[in-house]
Amino acid sequence: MSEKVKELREQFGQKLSAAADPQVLEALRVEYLGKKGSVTDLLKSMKDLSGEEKKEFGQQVNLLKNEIAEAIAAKSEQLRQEALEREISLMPEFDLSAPPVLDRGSYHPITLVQRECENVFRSMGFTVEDYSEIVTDYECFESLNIPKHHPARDMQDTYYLTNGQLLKSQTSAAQNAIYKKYRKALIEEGKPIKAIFPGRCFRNEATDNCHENTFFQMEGVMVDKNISISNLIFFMKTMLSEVFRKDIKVRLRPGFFPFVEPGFELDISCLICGGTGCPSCKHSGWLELCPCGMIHPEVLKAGGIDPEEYTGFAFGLGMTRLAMMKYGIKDIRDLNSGNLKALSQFTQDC
Ligand code: FA5
Repeated sequence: MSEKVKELREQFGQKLSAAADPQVLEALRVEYLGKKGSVTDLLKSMKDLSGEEKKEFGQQVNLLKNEIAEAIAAKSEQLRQEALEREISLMPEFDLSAPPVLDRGSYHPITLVQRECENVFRSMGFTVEDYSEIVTDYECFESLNIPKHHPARDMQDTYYLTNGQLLKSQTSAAQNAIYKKYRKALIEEGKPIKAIFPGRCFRNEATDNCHENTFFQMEGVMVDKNISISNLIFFMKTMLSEVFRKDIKVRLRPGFFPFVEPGFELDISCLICGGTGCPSCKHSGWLELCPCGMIHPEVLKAGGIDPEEYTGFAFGLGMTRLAMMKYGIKDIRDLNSGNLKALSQFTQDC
């Protein structure tokens, strides 16, 4: 019997060395460890052995089973690393001082980052929503637990139209509509609300290296039964590691937003200066990137969702700042400048 184990081990070793992609590896796992796999067959064949033989043979087969499972896991990680390295080696290096490539159109760096974020969240089951740039006071503030004359409004002065509507100062302005759109499916069919909504925001503020009066955010919400801060942290970490494809130093600190409780500020270590301090991070070494928190019960109520039964998290990713960090752009104002010399460095075929 032990001959069979030996034979199988050798045969598996040869096939494993030849496996060059995850699909082949998965097929190999099923072939050996699946319900009808060779190792499982060996275990089944033990029933015909005597007590002592059974014990010895069982140990050998279990050892083989563990070896195969470990070898497949290690090979899977190796293939993942190799694929990542291949992808990184194909990424273009950006040099802002290089001559412009003006003979063909290019995607704006924010479009590139936005698409990347959308793909990451789509792969985790989020829908991507669009929302208007002109919103009502109710959408932008009141439905978010920010009544008239609340001091939190001072942080987000924006541009008002003569009819009382305004240019949205935050993508959170779409939250109420999203809850109302999906509440029925949540309540009647038990489908969690998982949505992201990227969009342009406007604020009447003085500009500097990391502040613009027109910039992009990407809001995300998830609502279901038993959603907790751990879910929030998981999604934030996944998004950052997928977008940057390297370890990023992150810090989470308490932050106040009337529409979340508790609320956090998620900062990343400035990638322009490596955290030592520069004008891009206002010399702090950290950049505020993605405030987030657990959705306030009043906000869920305004969206027609019972906060006694459902909880959720929300985040507001600063996409323009993310593009700065990802592409090493020192001054946020370059992004809206229309300066083709700078922007065409990010050229990708349209
Ligand atoms: C908000 O706008 C909240 N709506 C975010 C939020 C959503 C909190 C959901 C909790 C739950 P804040 O004003 O901090 O928060 O802006 C969010 C991010 O947008 C900032 O961290 C920053 O990355 C970016 N941002 C804000 N103002 C500017 C600006 N003037 N220029 C460029 N980016 C900005």
